[in-house]
Amino acid sequence: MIETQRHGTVLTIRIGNPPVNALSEDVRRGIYQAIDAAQSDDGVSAIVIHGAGRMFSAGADITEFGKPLAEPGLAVVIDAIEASAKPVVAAIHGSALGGGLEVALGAHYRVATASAKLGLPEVALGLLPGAGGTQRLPRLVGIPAALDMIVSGSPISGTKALDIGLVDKVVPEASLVEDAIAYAATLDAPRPTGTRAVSFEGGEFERFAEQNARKIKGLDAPQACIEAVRAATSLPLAEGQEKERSLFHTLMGGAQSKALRHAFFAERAAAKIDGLPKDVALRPIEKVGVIGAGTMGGGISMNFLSAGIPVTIVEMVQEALDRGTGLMRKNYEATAAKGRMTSAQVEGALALLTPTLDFNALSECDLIIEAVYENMDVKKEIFARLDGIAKPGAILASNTSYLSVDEIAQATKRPEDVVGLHFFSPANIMKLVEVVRGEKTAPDVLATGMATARKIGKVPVVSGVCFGFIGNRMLDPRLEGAMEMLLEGATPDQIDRVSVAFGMPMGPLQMIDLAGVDIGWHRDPTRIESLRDALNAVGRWGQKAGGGFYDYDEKRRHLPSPVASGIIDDYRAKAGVTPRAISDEEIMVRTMHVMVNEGAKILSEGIAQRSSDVDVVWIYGYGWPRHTGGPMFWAEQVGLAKIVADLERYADRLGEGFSLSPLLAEAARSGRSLDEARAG
Ligand code: TC6
Repeated sequence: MIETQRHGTVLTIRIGNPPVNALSEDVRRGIYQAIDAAQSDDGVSAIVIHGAGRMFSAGADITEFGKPLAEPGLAVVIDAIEASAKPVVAAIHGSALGGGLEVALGAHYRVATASAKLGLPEVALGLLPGAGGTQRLPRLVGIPAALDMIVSGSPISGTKALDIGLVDKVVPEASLVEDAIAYAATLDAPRPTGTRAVSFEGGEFERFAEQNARKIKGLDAPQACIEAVRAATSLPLAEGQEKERSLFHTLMGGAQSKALRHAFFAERAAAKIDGLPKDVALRPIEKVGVIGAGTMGGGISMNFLSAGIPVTIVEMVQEALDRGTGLMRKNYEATAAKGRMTSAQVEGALALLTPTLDFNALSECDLIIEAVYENMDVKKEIFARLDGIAKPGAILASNTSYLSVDEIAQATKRPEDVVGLHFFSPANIMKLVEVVRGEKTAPDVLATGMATARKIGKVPVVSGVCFGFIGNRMLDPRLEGAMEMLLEGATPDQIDRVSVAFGMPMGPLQMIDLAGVDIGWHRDPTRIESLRDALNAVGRWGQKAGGGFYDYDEKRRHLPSPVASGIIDDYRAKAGVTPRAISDEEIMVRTMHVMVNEGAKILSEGIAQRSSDVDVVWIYGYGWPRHTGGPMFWAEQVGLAKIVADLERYADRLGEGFSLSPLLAEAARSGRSLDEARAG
C-alpha cells in the first residue's frame, strides 16, 4: 500500500491502493509511520508524497464511512505531515480529491501536472472536508477561492491551481516525481500552512451566500461548509479543526449525507450489468448515424459531436434537415455565449456533422440511432430499411420512450444488434440514458451501448422492455394522480407546490406544460373527454403555446391562469364533480407514493436490475432531489410499511387501475429492503 524509497537525501512515499488510492486504514497508517520514521533518519532531508497508477488520491475511503473509524484518523496523519521538521512536497497527477487534496494541503509544497484535477467534492456526498481542508485551503488561497471550491465541490486544473496559489509549480506528467524530488532537494525548511493568517477583507461570506442562495437552499452541507470556512477567519488552526470536525460529524449522521452517499454508489452500481461477463469485448464506435433531426435527434447528435465522434444525420425533407441543424448551431452558440465553449470548439463540433437526405449514407456508421416520432409502424419501416443499408455488426438503436424494442427488433433480420437508447429531453443536457435490453439484444451490443453512453458523458441505466421503461412507466401514475386531483378540486399550483417543496425542479402539471399538453392528443377540438382535451380544444397546449395549466410571462415564469381555472371549473361542472378540499398529504400519496408502488412492480418484473437503478433514473432523468437518494431509497427511509399504509388509506381514490405491488407489500410486512425481498 505504501512504498518508500530513497533518492539521495529525498524520501519518496508512494500511495498504492488501486483503483483510486483511497486513504484506507492501511494507507493512513503507512503514511503516518513513514513520516514518523523520516523524522529521526538523519539521511533524509526532505520528503515527496505521490500516488501510484492513475492518480494522487480520490480521498477518504467512502466504504469505511458509517463504520467506527480505525486509528490513525486522516486529520492526525495530515497534522503529522504538517508538523514534519523536514519539508514535505506533494506531487500530484490525475485526481487529488477530498482527503487526497487535504493530504496535499498538509504538505508544505505542492507540484502538479497541468491536467491534474484538484478538488474538495465532499459537499456532493453531503459532507465537508473534515481533515483540515476548510481550515487550510482558505489560509492558502483566500476566502473567495476557498468558498468556491469547497461549496461547489468542483475540481480545478493544475494550471488554475497555480494561478490561485494552491500549487507552487506545474510540471510535465512524465517527469512529475523526478521534478518533485529535484525540487524537494533544494528546500531547506518546512512551510506549514496552518500557522498562516487568513487574508480576509470582510463581506466575502455575505456576497457568496447571496450569489449562491438558490443553489444551496435546503441543503445541509453547503451551509456547514460556509460555517467551517468562516471559523478559519477567527480561530487558530487547532480550534478551527475542532469546529470543522464537529460540523463534519453532524453531517455524517444526517439523512442528507446518507442519501447522497447512496446516490454516489447507486450511480456506479448502475454501470454493472447482470449476467454479463465483465470483460465482454466492445464493438468499436467511430461513426454514428442519427435518423431524425427533430429536437431529440439534434440533441442526441450534439452529445457525440461534443465528444469528437462524427455524426451523419438523416431527414426526409431538406427543410426539416435545415431547421434541425440550425437549432443545433443555435444551442452550441448559446453555450459559447455563456463562456462554456470557445467558438473554435463550436465550429470543430459542427465540422463533424454530415447532414443528408440520403439514407444510404448510414452504411458507414457503427451505431445508428433512430429518433423519429413515436409510431410503431414508422419505426418498423425504418428498421426494415436499415437492415438493407447498415454494415454487418452495426448497432441499431431506437430512442423510443415507450414502445417495445422487441417488436421493433423483429422488423430486422438482426434483432441481436438492436438495443434501445432512450435519451431524456433536452438530450444534449440531461444525463440519463436508459439502455433498453431487448429479448434478443446481444451481450456485446448491450455493453457497447452502456460504454458509449458513458463516453459521451451520460449516466446509463439498463432497463428491460415494458411500456415506458423505468422512468416514463413511473411517470404515468404520477401524472394521472395529478390530473385526477385537479378534477376533484385541487389547483395546479397546490399540486405542483408539494413536489417543489419536496425538492423536485417542477411539479407534474408544470412538467406537462413543458412537454406539451397536446402530446398524444387526438386533435379534434369538438371531442372533449378529459380535462386535457378541454385545454387543448382552446389551444392551451402548454409553454410553447404561451399557456397550458399556467400562464407564462416573457421570462417563462409560470403564473396562475384565470383562463385555465375557468376551463377547469367548466369541465368539472359538466362532469358533475363537486370540488372538495384536497390535503397536501393526499397529493403526496397520489403523486409520489404511487411512483414507489410502480417502481416496486418494475423491480419485481425484473425490468430494473436493482432498486438503486430506479433511483438513478429519477435523479438523472427527471431531477429528483439527489439529497433524498431517489424514490426507492427515499421510500425505504420513510419506511415501506408507512408507504403501504398511506397507499391503503387512499386506496379508494387511486383509481381502478391501481393495485398494490405484492413485492412492496411483502417488503413492508417483513421489514426487508425491496432488493432483499425480491431476492426471496
Ligand atoms: C473525503 O475524502 C472526506 C474526507 C474527510 C475525512 C475525515 N472511496 O468513479 P470510478 C471506487 S470524502 C472508496 O468508476 P473514475 C468506485 O466506487 C471522499 N471507493 O472511476 C469504483 O468502485 P467499483 C471525497 C472509491 O475513473 C472505483 O473506485 N472524494 C472512492 O470514473 C472506480 O471509481 C470523492 O468524493 C473513494 N473515495 O473516476 C471522490 N472513489 O469499481 C470520489 C472511487 O467497485 N471519486 N471509488 O464500482 C470520484 O469522483 C471518482 O471515483 C474519480 C475517478 C474521479 C476519482
